[in-house]
Amino acid sequence: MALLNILRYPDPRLHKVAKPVTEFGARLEQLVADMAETMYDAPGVGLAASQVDVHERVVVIDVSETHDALMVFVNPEIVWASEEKQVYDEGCLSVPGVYDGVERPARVKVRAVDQFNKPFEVEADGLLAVCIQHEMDHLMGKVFVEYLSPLKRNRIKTKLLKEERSGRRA
Ligand code: K1U
Ligand code: ZN
Repeated sequence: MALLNILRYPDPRLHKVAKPVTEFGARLEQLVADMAETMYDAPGVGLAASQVDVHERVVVIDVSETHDALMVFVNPEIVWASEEKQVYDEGCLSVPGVYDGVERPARVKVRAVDQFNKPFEVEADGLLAVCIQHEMDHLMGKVFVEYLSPLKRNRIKTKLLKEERSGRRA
């Protein structure tokens, strides 16, 4: 297994749209294993392949406190979202040190396959619902700061570019 490099905002590669996975096998299984290791090491509760510069529809999530409930979503689709919304203070491994409120549907139903091409559906609420939507945005090339005001977004961009230039990491 290997730790992968996580792209940092405002890296333009974070805005690429991921393509559906069409080939299942050892390469995909290795990518999923490496993404899981990278997410646990960060530490985080989710990671999209776009964040490690692989532009394919693959997401790993583990919102358990015990880090033993890995969920793998390949080619995920949201098939239902509740009218009810919730605001959650989101973070992102590609935007270190920044947390801010984002409003999203409170519950979603997702259809996906796992890394072995086995189909499943999950209905999610709470942090899992937030995390699924946040990671699926990454696959569409969208970073959560794009929900914030232009003023906040520019401040975040300036701060992270400054840190990058000085070699500092949050
Ligand atoms: O997409 C990512 O960068 C992962 C992100 C997922 C996420 C968390 C919270 C709300 C929305 C999306 C993170 O994991 S940020 C780090 C984090 O939340 C965390 C870190 C350590 C322990 C628990 C949570
Ligand atoms: Zn993120």
